[in-house]
Amino acid sequence: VADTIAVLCGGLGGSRLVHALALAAGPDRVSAIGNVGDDIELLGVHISPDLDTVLYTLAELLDESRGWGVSDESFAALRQVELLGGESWFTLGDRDLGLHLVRTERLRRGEPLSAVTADLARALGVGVRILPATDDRLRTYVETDAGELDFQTWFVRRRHADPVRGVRYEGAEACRPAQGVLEVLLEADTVLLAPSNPFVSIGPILAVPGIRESLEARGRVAAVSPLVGGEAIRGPLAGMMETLGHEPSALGVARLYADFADTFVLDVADAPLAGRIEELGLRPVVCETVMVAPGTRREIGRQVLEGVLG
Ligand code: FO1
Repeated sequence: VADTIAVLCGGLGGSRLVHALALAAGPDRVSAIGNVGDDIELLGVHISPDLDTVLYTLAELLDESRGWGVSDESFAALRQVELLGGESWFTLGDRDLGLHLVRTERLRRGEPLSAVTADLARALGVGVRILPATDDRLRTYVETDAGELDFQTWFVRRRHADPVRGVRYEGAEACRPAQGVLEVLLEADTVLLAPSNPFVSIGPILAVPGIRESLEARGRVAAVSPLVGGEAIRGPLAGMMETLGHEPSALGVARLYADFADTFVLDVADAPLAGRIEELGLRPVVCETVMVAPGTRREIGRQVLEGVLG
């Protein structure tokens, strides 16, 4: 019987791992549980940036240079919004907007985000099962010296320039895992935490009551380091580790997950940290993890699976 893999993931880094595993193991063996803490309602539409990055990456439509949105995009609608004095700081492309219109209409009719996401995946020819962590409202807020900011205001509007003093997952206590999430976490042979930001991508998923507990109750939970040589491939994680009081390295990330993970995948560049990671009670797996170029993903997916399932 083939192994099945569940991946907890955020946007870009997470979607690359999910893509790598789908290429290496086959999409029908992979489920992705995605972050909705950075969802935002703007211009009347519901945007789920992380779920969309996963969808677009797997459909091989992602604009890889921006790291979000679709390639071959145009921005006529956004130019009109700007001209008319609407909110235009969040760069919504025309094709991307089409997806948001379809999603928003269905959410307004009362359908759950998980059902809408499953249909969007099917329509885009994506074989991986993509589940939002929750169908309920969960929003990430970031504490900064300028006050508490909603995630996209901090990340996009203010270009994540404000140092992060704390993170809060609004509404998390009242959220339930989306239909299918706990089953996937119970039944998957292995659960992987993607190389995503532990505070604003993985954190909101673990904050949904029942998800963290189900990881603690099972074995075979592995995490892939989002820091390589102390730096994130993209994004503000290294600085956040420091301002939140953690060592900005793969070792620092391993400490965040040590109480419920049993395996930690770190990049070959960080091989010297393997001994320290072992001291935390985690089995270190050292392999290539940088999946920026789509052509590298199948082989990296194979190496991660071999190391983790090993
Ligand atoms: N990120 C940006 O840095 N600037 C943008 O204008 C922007 C627009 C955008 C539109 C749709 C979408 O799905 C994602 C978008 N992102 C943008 C990325 C988004 O902010 C993600 O939440 C972050 O990259 C964190 O994962």
